[in-house]
Amino acid sequence: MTSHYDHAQVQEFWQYVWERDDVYELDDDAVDPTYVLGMFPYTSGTLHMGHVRNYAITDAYARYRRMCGDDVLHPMGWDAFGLPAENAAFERKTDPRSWTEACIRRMREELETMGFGYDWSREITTCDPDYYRWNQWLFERFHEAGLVEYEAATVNWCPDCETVLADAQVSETDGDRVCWRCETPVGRRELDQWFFAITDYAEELYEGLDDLEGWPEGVREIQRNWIGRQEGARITFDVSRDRDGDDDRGDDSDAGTVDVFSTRPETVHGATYLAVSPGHDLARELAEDDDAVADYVETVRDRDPDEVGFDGVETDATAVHPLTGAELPVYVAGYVLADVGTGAVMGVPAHNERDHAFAGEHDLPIERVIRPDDDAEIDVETEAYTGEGSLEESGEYDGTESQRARERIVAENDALEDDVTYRLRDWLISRQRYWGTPIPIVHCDDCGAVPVPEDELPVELPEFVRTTGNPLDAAEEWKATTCPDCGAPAERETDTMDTFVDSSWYYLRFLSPDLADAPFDTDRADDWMPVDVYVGGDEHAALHLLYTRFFTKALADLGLLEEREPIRELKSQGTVLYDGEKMSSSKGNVVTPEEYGAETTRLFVLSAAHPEQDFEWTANNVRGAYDLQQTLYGMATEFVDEGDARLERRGHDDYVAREIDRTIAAATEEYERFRFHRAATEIRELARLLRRYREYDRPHGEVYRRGLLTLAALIAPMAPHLGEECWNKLRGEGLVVEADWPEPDGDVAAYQRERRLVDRTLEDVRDIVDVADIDEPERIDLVVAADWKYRAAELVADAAGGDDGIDVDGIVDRL
Ligand code: ANZ
Ligand code: ZN
Repeated sequence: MTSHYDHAQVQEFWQYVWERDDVYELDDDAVDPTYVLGMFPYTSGTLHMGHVRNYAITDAYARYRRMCGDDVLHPMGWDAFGLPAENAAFERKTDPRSWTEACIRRMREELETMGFGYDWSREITTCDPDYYRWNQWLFERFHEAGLVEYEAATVNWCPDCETVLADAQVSETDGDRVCWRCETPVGRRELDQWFFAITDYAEELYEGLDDLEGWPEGVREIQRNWIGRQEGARITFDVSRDRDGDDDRGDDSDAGTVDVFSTRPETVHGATYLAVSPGHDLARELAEDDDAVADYVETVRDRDPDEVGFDGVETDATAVHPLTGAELPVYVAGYVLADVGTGAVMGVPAHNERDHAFAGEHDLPIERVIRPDDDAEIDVETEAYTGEGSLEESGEYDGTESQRARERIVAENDALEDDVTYRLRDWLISRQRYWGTPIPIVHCDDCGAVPVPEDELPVELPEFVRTTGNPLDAAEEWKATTCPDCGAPAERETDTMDTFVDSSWYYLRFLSPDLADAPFDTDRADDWMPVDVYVGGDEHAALHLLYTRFFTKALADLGLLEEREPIRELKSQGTVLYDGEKMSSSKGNVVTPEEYGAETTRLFVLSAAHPEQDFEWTANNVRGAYDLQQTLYGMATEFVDEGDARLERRGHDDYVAREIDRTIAAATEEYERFRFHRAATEIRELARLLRRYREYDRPHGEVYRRGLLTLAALIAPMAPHLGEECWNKLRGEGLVVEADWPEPDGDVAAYQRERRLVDRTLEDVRDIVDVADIDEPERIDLVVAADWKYRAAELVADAAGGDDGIDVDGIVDRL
C-alpha cells in the first residue's frame, strides 16, 4: 500500500528542503517580527520529553504565525555553563568544554530530527568567549552604575561540590537542608562575595507584575511572594547601656538608636522588649565586652538557620519606648533575622505569635493593646491575638480602630516613619567553580578590587585542571597579573558568575548574535523586543524570570534598551509524566523521540493536553497521535492515486464545504490561544467527516481537495513534515511552511447559527419517531445536515418501515 508513512525518509527530505531554502532565517531588516522563544536548554547531554514538549509548543506557534504572514524570530541556543558539566567532566576524565561541545552536537542533532524550525544562523552558546565577554562587559557597566557589591556574607556551602549555593539551590529533604544537585547537607561559611543589587529594583519588579497580563497568575504570585513586599513602619528606639550593672543609666551609658521594622506599628504600646538579630551591629558591639552575648552569637552562626527556636540572651542594654518613655530590656535573639527589615524587632507578645513564644521562654510581660471589635473572649496570656480591633492601653489612641490607628500613630509621632520592606535579597552571583564566566576583576593590595579594562575583555578561562576545589584557584599562572590601576603585581578574581547571569539577557543576544562591539544592537532591540511569547517550565517562575526582568530594567537604565519588561506573554508548560512520575533522565524514564518519529511525538505532546497541564505518556495515548498522522497521510495519498472525482455539485457538498470553513475558523481560534490539543480535535473531526463524505458518495473534486489541503495546512504547525508531504501530494509544488494560513470562504458565523438549528431539528426528528433502529446514525447526521429538510424526513420515514402512520409532509412542515 502506498499510504505507508516512512517517517525517517519523509523527515530527512523536508528537513533538507527547509534548510536549502533557508525558510526559518529572519532577515535583519525585518520590522517588528513576532519573537517566539523557548527557554534554551541546559546542555545536559540529551533532549528529554520536557524539552520536546517545550519546543513543540514554540515551534507550532512560530509556524502558525509565519503562515499568518508574520516575520518570525524563532532562535535557539545553549545554556552551556554550569556545575553539572564540570562534575560530568570530572567523572568522565575529560574537560567541561569537550563534554559540553559533545552535548551540544548531540542535542542539536536531536532538535533537527524533530524538525523544529529554528533560525540556526542566530545560534548562541553561553560558554563561547564571544558570548561571555558580554557578561563581563555588562558586569562592568553594572559596576559603574553602582549595581555591583562586594561583601562578606555568610553563605550556604556544599562541602561536596565545594561551592557556595544560592538559597534556591538548597533543597529541603526530610527537614534537612541539602544541596540541590548532590543532596549533601549544606553548611555555612563566611566569604567575600559578588552581588547584583536586584533589591534596588524590588519595588518596580513588584509593581510591574500587575501589568504583566500575558503572564499566568500563578507565576506572578510566585514572584510576589519571592519579592515579599510588606508595608509597615520603621520605629526608632533610643538604646543605652549599663555596663557595670548598677542599674543606673546615668553616667556609664553610650547613647545610640536601633530601628525596628513592624507591619503593625499601632501595637507599639504593647512592646515589652526589643530584640536584635545575632548579626546586628548592636549585637556585635555588645559581644565585644559581654561574653554571654559573644557565646550566643557564635552558637547561632554555626547553626542551621532553620533550626533556630526562641532562645536568646538578655543584654545590659536598655531601650526607651519612643511614645511612653518606658524602659525595655534588649535581647539578642536568633528568631530575629539579620536580613529581614532592619534586623531588629520590637517585641509585642500579645499580638505577634513569634514574640509570644519568645516572651513565654523569657518570662516577659504580655500587654494587650488591641481588643477585638466583636468583644470575643480572648486571653493573650495563652495565645497572641493577631487580628484587627480597637486600641486600648494606648493613651490618646484608645478606642481608635486599629487600621486607622496605624496611620495616625505613624503620622503623629516623629519616631515612626512609613516604610516598606522586601523579602528579596541581593543576587549572589559568585560561584567558586571553573565552568562559568570569570568575574572580570583584579585584586590589588593597594587599589582593592579593580575591574579589568574593557579592551582586555574577555577574560578567558584557563585550561581546566582536575582538583577537588575551584580549578581557578589552582591556575597559578592565570591568576598572576598586574593591577590595571597601579601596575603592581596582583591577582585575578577566581570566582565565576552564576549561570543565571548568562540566561538573564540571552534573548537580546539573538537579535544580533555576531555583533562585535556591543552585547546587542540597541536599535534592533527597540524594534524587536519584547519577546512576544516565551515558553518554559514553571520551575523558573522565581529566579530566571525575575532575573530577566531585573536585567531588562537595569539595561534600560543604562540607556541600552527602551523596554522595561522582557516578556509580553509567558506560557508555563506542564510536566510530562511517565507512570505518574516526572519524565527525566535522572529517573531513567526518558522516552526518546526517535522511537516514534518526529511527527507522532510532536503531535502527541501537543494534542495530549493544554500546554499548562501535566499529562501521562502512555503507549495508548501515543497511538492516537500515530493514527491521526496515518489517516491524513492515507487520505492525501489515496486522493492522488484515485483522483476520479465528481464534477457536478450536490447539496451535501455545500455542507462539507461549510464544515471546512467552520473547522478553519475554530482551529485558528485554538492556535491563537495555544490550545493545540483542541486544534488537533478539530482537525481529527474534519478528517472523519471527509472520510465519511468520501465513503457516502463519490466526493466533489474541488470540495474534497480543498478539505484535504485544509487538513495539511492546519496540521502543518504541529506536524510540519506530514504537512509538507500531504501538501506536496495534493499540489505538487510549493511548501506548506510558506503557504498562507487557510481562510474560510463563506460566512462562518451564519453557518454556525444554522448548524445549531440543524442539530436541534435533528433532535426533534428523533423525538417524533423512534429512530433507534436506524443503523447508520452518522449517515443521518451527514445527510440531515447536508440537505436537511427533505432527506431527513425521507430517512425517518424509511426507518419507520413505510408505516402509513408517519406523515412525512407533517414532519417536513415542523422542521
Ligand atoms: C511588631 C509587631 C506587632 C509585628 C504585631 C507583627 C504583629 P509578618 O509577621 O510575617 O507579617 N519582624 C520584623 N523584622 C523582623 C526580623 N528581622 N526577623 C524576624 N521578624 C521580624 O512579618 C512582619 C513582622 O515580622 C513585623 O511586624 C515584625 O513583627 C516581624 F502585633 O512588629 B511586627
Ligand atoms: Zn593596584
